[in-house]
Amino acid sequence: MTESADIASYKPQDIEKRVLSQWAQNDIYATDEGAGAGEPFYVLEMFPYPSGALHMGHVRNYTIGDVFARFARMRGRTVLHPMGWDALGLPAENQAIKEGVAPQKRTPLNIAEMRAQMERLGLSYDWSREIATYKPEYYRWNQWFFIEMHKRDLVYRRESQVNWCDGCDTVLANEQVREDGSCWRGHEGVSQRKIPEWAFRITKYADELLSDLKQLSAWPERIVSQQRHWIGRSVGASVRFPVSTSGASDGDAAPTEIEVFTTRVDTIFGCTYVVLAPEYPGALELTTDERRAEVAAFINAQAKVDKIERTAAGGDKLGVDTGARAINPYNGEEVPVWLANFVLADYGTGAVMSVPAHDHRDHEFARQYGLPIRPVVFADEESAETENAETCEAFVKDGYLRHSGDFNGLSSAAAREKMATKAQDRGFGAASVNWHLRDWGFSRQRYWGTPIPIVYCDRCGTVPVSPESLPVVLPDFEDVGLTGDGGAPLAKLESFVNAHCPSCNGPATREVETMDTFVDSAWYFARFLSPNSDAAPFDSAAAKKWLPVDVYVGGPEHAVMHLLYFRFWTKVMRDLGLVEIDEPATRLITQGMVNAPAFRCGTHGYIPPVEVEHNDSGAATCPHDGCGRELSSGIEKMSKSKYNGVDPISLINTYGADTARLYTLFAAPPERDLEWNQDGVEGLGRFASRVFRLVAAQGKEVSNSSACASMDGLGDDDAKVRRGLHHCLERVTREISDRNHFNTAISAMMELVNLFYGLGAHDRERSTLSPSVLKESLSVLAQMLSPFAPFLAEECWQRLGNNGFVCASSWPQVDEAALVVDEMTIAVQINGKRRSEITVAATAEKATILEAAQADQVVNRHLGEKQIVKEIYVPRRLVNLVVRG
Ligand code: ANZ
Ligand code: ZN
Ligand code: ZN
Repeated sequence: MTESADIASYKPQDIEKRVLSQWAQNDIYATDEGAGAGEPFYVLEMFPYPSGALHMGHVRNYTIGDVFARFARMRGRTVLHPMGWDALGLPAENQAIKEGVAPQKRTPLNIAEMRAQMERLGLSYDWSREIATYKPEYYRWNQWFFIEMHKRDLVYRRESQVNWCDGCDTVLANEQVREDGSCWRGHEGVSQRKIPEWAFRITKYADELLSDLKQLSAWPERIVSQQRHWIGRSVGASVRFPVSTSGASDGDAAPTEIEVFTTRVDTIFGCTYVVLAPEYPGALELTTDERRAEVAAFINAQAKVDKIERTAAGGDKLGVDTGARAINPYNGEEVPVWLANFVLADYGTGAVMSVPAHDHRDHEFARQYGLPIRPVVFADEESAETENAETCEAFVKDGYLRHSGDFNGLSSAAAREKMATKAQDRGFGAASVNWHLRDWGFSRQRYWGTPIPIVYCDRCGTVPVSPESLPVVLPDFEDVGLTGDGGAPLAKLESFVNAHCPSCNGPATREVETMDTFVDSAWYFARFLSPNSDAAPFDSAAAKKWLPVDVYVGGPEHAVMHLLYFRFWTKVMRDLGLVEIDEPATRLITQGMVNAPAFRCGTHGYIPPVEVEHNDSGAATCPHDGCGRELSSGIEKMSKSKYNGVDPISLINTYGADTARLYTLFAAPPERDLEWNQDGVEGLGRFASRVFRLVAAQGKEVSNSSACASMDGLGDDDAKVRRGLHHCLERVTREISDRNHFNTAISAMMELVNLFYGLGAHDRERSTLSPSVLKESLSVLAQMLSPFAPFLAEECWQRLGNNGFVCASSWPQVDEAALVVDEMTIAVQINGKRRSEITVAATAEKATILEAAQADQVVNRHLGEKQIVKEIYVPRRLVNLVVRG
């Protein structure tokens, strides 16, 4: 290799290929379990569904995790950094139906592709621990957990409401139901149906899931509050309203009283009607004869609407009067009973006392249907009553009570207590707590999942299979003949369905439903500790060593469900004696989205940016024949359907993995959204190439030299570089470890590189820097770069004549002596106007500084013959010379 060719070109593809094979030969990322290894550090990124191709969201997620892993490794920790595949679930099943290819065949191919892409990105995974959830060796432990949980009454069967398509003759996930109520394959009229399902009793852990949020001080506040919200502990009272008028005839299952749950019992004198969920048991029987037809129609109509949509905050509030009446037990007042779409059947008691004066939703509903609004809570004890409550907003805050009998004058808080006590004493209610958290329904009428290890026996009932006979293996795709309709696919395969009862050995049938994939991801973090264990889901001694996960990195879209199940499963594993922790991860990083501009035509939908045309006034227009409409454009999450994605592999092919990594780390701190910018990519490519050229320009004198280690006796430029270096090192170390601001760490390195170029260090002819300072500073630069741009760092490290791998070297120490600022820069003003600046020793006294200021050439010229009447010195910052004449 000639020296000049060397200097000229940075060829990331060559470097990356060479370094990858060196790493592979040395098995550099295997977890060191040996004696004397450093303190354990477990870095985990949320494992992906193996679609076959990485997208930029993955690149960002895994690169952030990789920086944590590489940095910790260089800081002397023994790092566990594994990767695996969340391979079961609906997308693969749908693809299999469409293409007729077995997911068992397709999945390993997809995994191989994605793994190769991850390797090219330079991610430091210990691949010897790779797991894939579709393998029986993995999912048999889902089945084992199920059986253990069944023993402990943590799993049970219940009725649940699902989306049902008659056309497909099966259950649909919410995302398979279109907005117009048809199914994803076009069948009209998806309805709601009750079917039995399996559920985990997560509510048993509700209290703990809530109170242990305290332990999550290193989780983003936003995530913790979403968890708190979802668990939703709600303190209030339940009150029973006797039904006074109803359409009930003898033998009807009509309720004789209605129990409501309220968090605002202090407003109960303002209750002007009661509302029930459309599914409320006995609602129709309660209804008076003349209202029955209308009410029945309402109930039927609501049964067809998806529950989530029905109760959405901004949605239409619809209701119907049942003609029945109920009595407010606090004042004996008779109020009408209505049904409304926004009341949930499965929250609280499924019945609400409506107080339109003090609740926004009730207010809207009352105005819409002309129901009375009666204020009973006021901002302060003296304030004038609101004259025309009909036109006012609801007053939803706490205040003081009026028109509330014995409770007049009390504050809301005091009234809530006294009123709950009264309800208890009189026997018509009590203080009560409700949780929003529901048990986790996890059975699916799907093929590509973990078979639920249950058999149904005519004699013994519902019996778990024996743990020794696990796994219950998912039958071959070809045998099942997946069609996407007709209920649970496994039900059609007799050889699977027919089984023996584990308890009486008589004939029995197998459960044909499979598990939700959230089961797989609830405990995979523990499987990585001993991925080949076949005696237990994982080895408890390893768990003791590695858990909890030190840093968990993933997308905010998992803020609620996955993290909740992940926390729940940890508590279950603890209670099974498998782990000793309460919470699975100490620190959570939720990375922001990767966004890019997207263009949309009102008629033709999203338009690929390269096809966008422009009209005379420069506005983006639709390229479709004869359309020409102006396009709306906005920054949106990258996605195929919006044509605004960037393919990671073509990015790597063009710029190299180091630039791809540097860019995603530089463009935004991990938790913020990142707006893709091609110029930014180019900029980071230039930075990488500047680093390369700087190192490539050095010769044997540098690589053979020993590294400088102190400030003693350094000349001006050498001292300047060494100070710059250690300032940079101090900052990079701090930005990574304290704040995870990888972007500012990278800009600190950019400044350092500028300093080198400024002193001509990239040009051997011009450079005045000593080989030992160059050796130290460029080697330390390579070390600092290593977590971010690991290939380039390795190349630089080797060119500089260092031994071993830079990624396995110890993170360099800051030389405190090099941080001492021994000069200071002081601005010089004349009559308050800045004219120049001077550089003086940090120890210089006022007199010396004033002298130096007046001696400065520029200042001197401005002073001319003028007379200085006053000299002002602001220590370490400025000198102001006040002159006359
Ligand atoms: C009367 C009232 C007056 C209410 C007022 C609020 C304000 P959280 O905090 O979420 O627990 N509610 C009760 N059960 C319901 C159900 N099944 N579906 C829809 N809404 C229901 O909310 C509790 C409040 O939500 C309860 O307090 C009840 O309305 C309503 F000025 O009771 B409130
Ligand atoms: Zn039996
Ligand atoms: Zn168009």
